[in-house]
Amino acid sequence: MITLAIQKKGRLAEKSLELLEHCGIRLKNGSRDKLKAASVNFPLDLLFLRDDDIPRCVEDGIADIGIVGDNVVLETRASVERVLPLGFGKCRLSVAVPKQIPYADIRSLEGKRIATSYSNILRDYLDKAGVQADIHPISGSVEIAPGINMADAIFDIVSTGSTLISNGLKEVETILESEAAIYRHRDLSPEKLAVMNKLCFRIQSVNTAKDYKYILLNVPNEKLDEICRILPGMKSPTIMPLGDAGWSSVHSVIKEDTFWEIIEQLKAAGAQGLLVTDIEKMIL
Ligand code: PRT
Ligand code: ZN
Repeated sequence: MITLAIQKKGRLAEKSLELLEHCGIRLKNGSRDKLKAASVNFPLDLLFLRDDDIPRCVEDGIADIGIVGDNVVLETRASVERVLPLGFGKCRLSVAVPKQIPYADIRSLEGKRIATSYSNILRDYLDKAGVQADIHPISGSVEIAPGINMADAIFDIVSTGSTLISNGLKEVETILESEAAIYRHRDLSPEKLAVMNKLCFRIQSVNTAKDYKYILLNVPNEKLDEICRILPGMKSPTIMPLGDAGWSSVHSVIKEDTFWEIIEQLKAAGAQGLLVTDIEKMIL
């Protein structure tokens, strides 16, 4: 049995629960309002916490593993081990300054006041760069600090960048790329490690499947060789005869990022009736 800490409310909360659901893990009926929930079909207990508390809980062993952003783990300086990046909650931690202020490089921050909720990460970075600045820790609405003359610059989470733009700021320095990941307690028993690995195997199957599409197409037999050369499937494609003499049905798996390019080539080579579907799980 292992205990997994996830965010109770916020940007990572729904995605974390959704991921568990896709891994086939069912929870005892809707116990979201409480602090804890148990699974009915997997040796897992869930703890719902504020994300800032997750790294420390995992470090102390109150939870065995946790789903939390890299940014929060680094800021809390908890001694935990990163096990598996999850591909959601992606963002970066950047320095931004008012857009009319000239900025050359990190030394432009010398002697400046920088507002942030990530003082530790910023201090480590500035120390390494040999830059002395005045860090103002604030817990929220960091982006308004330059506008009210509380700071000359900010250091904050950026995702699309629209919050910066609407506050008249420009992003000048990216210090950290972050995403949600599974972190674990440093000293887990072999039994707990086995359960964690089982969970990570399921997560990887779900996440790998998201990168691929399953594709079916009808191909005149004389074009089969050409079509099979275009398809970069995991193995060679499955080919089955159609009721119509002279035609075959071809099944394959293609990567999402090359998808449109390949579809165009297949059409040009004479494929017809293309069907594309999502893949739910994929084990490589
Ligand atoms: O209550 P609790 O403490 O648990 O939650 P929280 O309010 O501290 O965190 P929450 O739910 O806002 O974010 C949780 C985690 O999501 C963060 O620690 C990051 O790892 C990750 N994440 C991903 C983000 C964003 N994207 C993001 N865009 N966290 C915050 N933001 C903020 C950002 O600060 C900015 O002000 O969203 C705003 C909009 O960003 P733009 O650039 O898209 O405009
Ligand atoms: Zn938080």
